[in-house]
Amino acid sequence: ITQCELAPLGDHKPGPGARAEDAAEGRARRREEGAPGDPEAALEDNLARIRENHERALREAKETLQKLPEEIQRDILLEKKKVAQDQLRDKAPFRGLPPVDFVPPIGVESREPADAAIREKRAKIKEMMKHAWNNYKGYAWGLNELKPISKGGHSSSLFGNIKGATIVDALDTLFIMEMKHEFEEAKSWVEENLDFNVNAEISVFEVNIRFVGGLLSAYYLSGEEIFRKKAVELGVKLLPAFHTPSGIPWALLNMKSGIGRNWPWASGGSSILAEFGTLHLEFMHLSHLSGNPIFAEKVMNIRTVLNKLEKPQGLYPNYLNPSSGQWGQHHVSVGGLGDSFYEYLLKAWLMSDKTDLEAKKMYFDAVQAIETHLIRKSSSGLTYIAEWKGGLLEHKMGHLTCFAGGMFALGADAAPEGMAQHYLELGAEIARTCHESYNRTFMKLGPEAFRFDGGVEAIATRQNEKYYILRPEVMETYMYMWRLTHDPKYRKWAWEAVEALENHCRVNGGYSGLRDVYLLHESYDDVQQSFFLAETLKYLYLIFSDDDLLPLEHWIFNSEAHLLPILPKDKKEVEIREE
Ligand code: DMJ
Repeated sequence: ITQCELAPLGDHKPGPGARAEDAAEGRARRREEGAPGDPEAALEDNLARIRENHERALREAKETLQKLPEEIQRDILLEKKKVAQDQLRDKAPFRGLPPVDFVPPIGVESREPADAAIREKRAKIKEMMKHAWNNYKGYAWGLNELKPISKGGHSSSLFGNIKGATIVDALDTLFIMEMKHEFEEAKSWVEENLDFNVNAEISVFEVNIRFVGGLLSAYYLSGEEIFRKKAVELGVKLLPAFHTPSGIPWALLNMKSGIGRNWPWASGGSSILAEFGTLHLEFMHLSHLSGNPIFAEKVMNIRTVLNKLEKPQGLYPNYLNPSSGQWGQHHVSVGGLGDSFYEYLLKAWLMSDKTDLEAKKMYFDAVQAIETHLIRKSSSGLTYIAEWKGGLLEHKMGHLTCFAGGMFALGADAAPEGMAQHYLELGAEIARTCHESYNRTFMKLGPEAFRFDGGVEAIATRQNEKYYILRPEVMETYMYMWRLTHDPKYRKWAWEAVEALENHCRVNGGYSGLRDVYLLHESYDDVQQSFFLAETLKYLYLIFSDDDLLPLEHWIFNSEAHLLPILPKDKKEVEIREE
């Protein structure tokens, strides 16, 4: 680490274990997402887990030994009683859903593009969706995801034993692509099979963005009551995650017992900024559609906690301890662990019909600090967003971080006086850098992370960062840049990605992620991620559609590209019909 990599420091130097911990957290997240990992790292990871579990068991045993049997019994009873009381309190206000008047959605009827070449491209993307969907239906129907090579179901621990992630994630894409028959099939499956009464631990964040978001979006597009009912039912099930001393939710929740905990790799038992910071949009809509303020109260409390805390250099660390309500390790990222927190600040303001001024201020303050401390230019002039480790910069940008180009551009209009053009250009620069990260590979698809050090620019140098798991973030940024500038290069770049997906990820049994985008031959990871249908294909389809399909003035995309309408300021509450 050189002197110039030292950003203005507080006292926050990374602890001695910082690098190992980063590696562990990275591995854990990749494993959760089903990405390929190297066996050595997995072994090391396993050993670390065993050691950690062992130490925890010893600690707990020691504490228990110091207690009398009746004290232990009392503790267990108290804990059980508390969870039961909290659950009762959260469920109490739900005596069935009030009837509501469905507001017909704006901009969902799509016209065929006038230009024949664009029409053809759009039709091709719809064909890709059909290929992904039909194979999922044929080989993995009702399971979470498809294994396109081995032609079976893939299950990720992120959803516990909730089933049908691909079905719920794909609903709105099927709707906007006018795949009516498939949408009806998916709806029937939801009606008959989608079940949240499962005794398993789920990721609150993932279940929220994919399932709650997918169901809300399907409701707002189609008006089918079943989706509203299921979304609210699931929302209620997630409420016990907020039963922590600070109200900052746990990352993991057992849906049956209502007991939560955090990822074992997260700094000192912390919750993760990108996880608890990515509930706001869906929870505001849950309150709107149920007529019950409890969901909104939970997420507004997160904001209250955040606003009371001192921010190192104005930045938001990725870790926050839900018991103490204090920051954990001072690591900051606009990629994994931080990303969608910033996205949801901007979108909370937009979704409130620009009335949530607190969210707007938090967004622009955060972006300003990010620009000062994290955004850098490479020697050949590529703008990138580095990671901040307690004041030290790691000159690495994740594929996940590429969403930020679209975010900067989307927020540009509202920027402080004289800054609108600057943020639009910043969005364009990030789009260019991410395009370079695709263009510098053999497969023309971007790696999981790319670096700007050791003489390289926008290239992955570590083996475990060379994979591509059908992620959407670069297409997301192209979509916003296209809508906001109409510069034809974004359609050109999007089409390059379509060709690359067809050449390298398409297989007989669907679409697969790749283990190494620099290799001359495909090495498949054998997973068709549900976000490929929810996001990647949806953003591509929109790039080749006219702007009046899902106009940005009326719709907000959640972090999984699910659609939430802007809540008009003159009508804050849901229209509840008198029975
Ligand atoms: C998606 O589930 C969401 O976009 C999330 O916010 C980040 N990771 C994946 C896609 O890469």
